[in-house]
Amino acid sequence: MNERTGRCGLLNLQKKGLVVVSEITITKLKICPVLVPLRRPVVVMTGQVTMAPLVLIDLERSDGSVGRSYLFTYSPIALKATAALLRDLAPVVEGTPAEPRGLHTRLLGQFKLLGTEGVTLMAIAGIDMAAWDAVGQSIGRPLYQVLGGAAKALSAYNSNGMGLIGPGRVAGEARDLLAEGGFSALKVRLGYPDVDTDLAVLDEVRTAVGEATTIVTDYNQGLSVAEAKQRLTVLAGKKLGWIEEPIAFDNYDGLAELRAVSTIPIQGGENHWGPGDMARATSAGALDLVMIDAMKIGGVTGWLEASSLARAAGWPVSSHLFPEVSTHLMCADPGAHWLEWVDWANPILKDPYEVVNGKVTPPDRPGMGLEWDEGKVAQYAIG
Ligand code: SMN
Ligand code: MG
Repeated sequence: MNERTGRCGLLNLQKKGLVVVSEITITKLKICPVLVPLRRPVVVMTGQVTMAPLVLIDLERSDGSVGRSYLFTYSPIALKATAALLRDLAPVVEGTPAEPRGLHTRLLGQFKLLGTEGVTLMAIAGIDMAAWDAVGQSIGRPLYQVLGGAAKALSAYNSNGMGLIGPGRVAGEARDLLAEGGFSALKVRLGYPDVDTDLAVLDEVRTAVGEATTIVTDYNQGLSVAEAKQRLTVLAGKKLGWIEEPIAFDNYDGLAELRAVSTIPIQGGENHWGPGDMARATSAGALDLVMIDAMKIGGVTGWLEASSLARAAGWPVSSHLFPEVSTHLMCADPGAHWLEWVDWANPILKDPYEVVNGKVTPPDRPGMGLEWDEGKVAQYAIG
């Protein structure tokens, strides 16, 4: 502590009142869009993912630390626009305090008139995640510790495939998916033209993987309430971990209606844009289980706010995509349920996260420990 200035480490605790002034600022925001090939393209009821369009973010701070994160834009069509928005945001955040909570609030304020759903919230989330990562980098601690959590081996299911590839092909892929990382759980996308094909696919997968494997299913918002009621009734005997997004994610009353008649837990949440959508879902009693998408919810800050609401509703919290940041968040989440495992960013990471016996443990590295494989980034960069 400096007697004259009253400064203590990185903070200036001002004598009058409880004002804490952060001295660390963002010095540079670097943005790099890449289009990464996928080992197994995923076709679902309402769309498809054939490549991984990622926006890589480096947030440099005045203390020399660099926070990193990435966004996933689903379609290459949205890749350049997301990167352009972030590049235009760079001069807005450069020179401003780097502390994540305040930064998040200021960024939400920046888009008050335009709105904070879609690409604007994705951009905020990317900066937010990088800002939290930088805190871990600067103090040399993993992100889960920054968040008050402890390292855990999280149960994961393999989501690297099992799109709508059809009967006759699902058995082989299901076995491959389990073998890849010693998994005991996998996701089967449903929504074939008729419910009999849904059933045939599930029976084929069950025969291939055995009774002990957890099978979760996903309709990707493709059914009407009436169709969903019909299919859920037919699937009732099928020992499923959950049925995800049977109908539009924001038809909260419709979901509550389905939940009332379904014996299989209703899962959803990957399309919640910010904690407000989580609040609407919990008020309607729309779900049994919730899965949070670290990007669409608004980054680490958005997750923390949303997961508190889920906890109050008694909903176990799983993750959606973004396994790296989600691993840390789940290690700090008292309601942590299943981690969704996808390896889509692995080709551009120097040290990808690993799955051991179907479980993911956060690496003992500062922040999220993300470093780009610069050679691969150059190879897949799209401008
Ligand atoms: C999903 C995610 C990303 C692309 C296609 C499908 C799916 C899931 O909703 O939950 O994994
Ligand atoms: Mg889903």
